[in-house]
Amino acid sequence: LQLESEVRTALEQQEFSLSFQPQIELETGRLYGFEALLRWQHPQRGMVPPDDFISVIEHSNLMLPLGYWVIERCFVVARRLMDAGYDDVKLAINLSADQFVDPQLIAFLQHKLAHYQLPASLFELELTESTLVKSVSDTLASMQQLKAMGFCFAIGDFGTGYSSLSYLKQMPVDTIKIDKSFLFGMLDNHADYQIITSTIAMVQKLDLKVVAEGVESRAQLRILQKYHCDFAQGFYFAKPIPEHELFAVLQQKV
Ligand code: G
Ligand code: G
Repeated sequence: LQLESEVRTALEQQEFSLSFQPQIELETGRLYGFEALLRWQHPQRGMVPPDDFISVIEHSNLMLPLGYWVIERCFVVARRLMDAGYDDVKLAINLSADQFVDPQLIAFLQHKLAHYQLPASLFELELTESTLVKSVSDTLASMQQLKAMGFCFAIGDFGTGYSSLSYLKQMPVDTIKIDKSFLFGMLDNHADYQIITSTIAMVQKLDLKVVAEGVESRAQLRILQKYHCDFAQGFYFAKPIPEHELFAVLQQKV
């Protein structure tokens, strides 16, 4: 409860920010896009990791305002990227389960796309397996509407939740993100290695794209390339970049 009131204050005091982690297309080495990751700089506690507060406030009525703040911030950044000539850089936005089935989500997105004059195809909405499990029929209905508007969908933390493979068949998903826990073990754990390489093969046979998260070494990258993983994200390429540094970093790279 204390955390809830602190989150309320934090929204008012603008203590939240976003960092953007690059996603690299492995075949070309080019920047494909960024995943937006929430950061909370607390005046006393310092940087509070999202896992520590999202799970708490997901059960309060604060997750929605925070989630809408995240979306709007991403739209502002997308607009700035387009204005700076980066017009095909994608942004992946994490959505909470409640936000995904919020009746106002679609109208909010429509309104903001028009306001910032952005194509929906720039955005990948990222859900986790637990979101999918919460309410399959509501989620499916939202996804179909958003898909018709042009948004793409990614499933994050793939393999760690409770979802069944049948969701991949039923839902209009574009991208699967292999959870970083599998990447961490892949070089010395046979099971992790097999899970990764066979997930890549399966995802591609379904004509979906696959992102490996948590790539930290050249050895991991080589294996991902050998198995034709589409995209990768991780400290080997770059840590999440604070929004205020994003354009300076982009300019260095080009
Ligand atoms: O940035 P970090 O690896 O600490 O993020 C941990 C988790 O927090 C991520 O895997 C993601 O699921 C979640 N997360 C990060 N940013 C957001 C956000 O903006 N909204 C939601 N709902 N979850 C987020
Ligand atoms: O599941 P999600 O995509 O939200 O996870 C992103 C989180 O993982 C971020 O908090 C980010 O800081 C962290 N992360 C991203 N890349 C790496 C990596 O290569 N190694 C480790 N240990 N964490 C990473």
